[in-house]
Amino acid sequence: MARLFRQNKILGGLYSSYGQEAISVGTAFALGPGDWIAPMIRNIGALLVRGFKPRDILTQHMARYTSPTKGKDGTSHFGDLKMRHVVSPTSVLGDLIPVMAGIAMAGRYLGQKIVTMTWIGDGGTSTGVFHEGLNLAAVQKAPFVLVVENNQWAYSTPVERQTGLRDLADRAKAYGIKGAIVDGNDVIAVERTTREAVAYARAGNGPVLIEAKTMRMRGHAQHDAAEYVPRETLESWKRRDPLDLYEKYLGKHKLWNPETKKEIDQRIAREIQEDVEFAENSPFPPAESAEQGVYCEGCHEIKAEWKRPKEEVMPPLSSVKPEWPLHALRGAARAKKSAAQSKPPKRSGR
Ligand SMILES: Cc1ncc(C[n+]2csc(CCOP(=O)(O)OP(=O)(O)O)c2C)c(N)n1
Ligand SMILES: [Mg+2]
Repeated sequence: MARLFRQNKILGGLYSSYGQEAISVGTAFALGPGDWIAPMIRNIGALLVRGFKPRDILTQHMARYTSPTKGKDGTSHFGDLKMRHVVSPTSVLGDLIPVMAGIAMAGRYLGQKIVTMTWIGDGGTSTGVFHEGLNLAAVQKAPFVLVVENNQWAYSTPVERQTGLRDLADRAKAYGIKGAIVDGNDVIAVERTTREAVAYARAGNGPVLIEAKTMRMRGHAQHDAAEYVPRETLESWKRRDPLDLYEKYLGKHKLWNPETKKEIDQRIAREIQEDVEFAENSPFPPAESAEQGVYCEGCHEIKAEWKRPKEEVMPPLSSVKPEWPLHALRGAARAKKSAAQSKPPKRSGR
């Protein structure tokens, strides 16, 4: 894709997930088919796990009429609400957090037993909506998993200029939710940690924040040479490349041999070559399509998928007690009693 970008065949930005592949793939693998994801720009791996093909990603980046958005949008700004349960990303960092918390709450309301997931960068954890969204998810005990990809950089800002925290997983403590730290370059560890988090969230214990520690191995996007990143740092992380680590793991556990590796590499190269050709030979959208699909005129139906009797969420079954005692607050009952007895405060005369 970098080569296609240099050939001016990719429209808009190109954001590399090089060095972060284990996070997208490991986390997405831990979900069930009914679960929901909202990938960000560096989560192409999650799209592939969810069943999108390289041709979807290529045609989309090349704005061709055959792309999931029919050439109307670029990068990974596409989704599939019906089959794959993939919410299209927006560029606004953090905004997918309340959206996914909301989908988790809606799924629980409808009795679907789903878990939702989205990803955010180290920089994105400093947005207001990150905190608002996570607090909402926490207090509602939403079955939601948030993956923080700490790749140490937000554009040219290093993480220590972004926050006073050493571990971004500590952001979870502020909301009383579970936090976990994982080596983001170890796909097996990422998958295992996420599987535990997903089970915990699905069981009704509330959201989990997973911090995956990694390194952004390229610039922010193709235009950025990232000269502000020390070369030695990149070299030391290169020795922990997630694909190399996984290949070593497969070899060590005799899960493949050089022959299987060769077959897999050749199949991938062939599939990608075919899809690049497909994308390059696809037309751009016709001009008149610009005015189509701008407004929904009955093009799709939004319908709730109930998985439990509606009566369960209606009175009298749904009724809520009019009084909520504060169990967690020591002496709350005593305080309440004395408050009831105390006289109203004196008006301060001016
Ligand atoms: C709310 C908001 N502020 C700023 C931007 C511009 N912007 C896009 S990506 C980015 C850096 C993000 O860094 P990080 O969250 O660490 O993710 P990374 O690029 O490292 O994956 C910025 C500032 C934006 N898209 N949204
Ligand atoms: Mg970052």
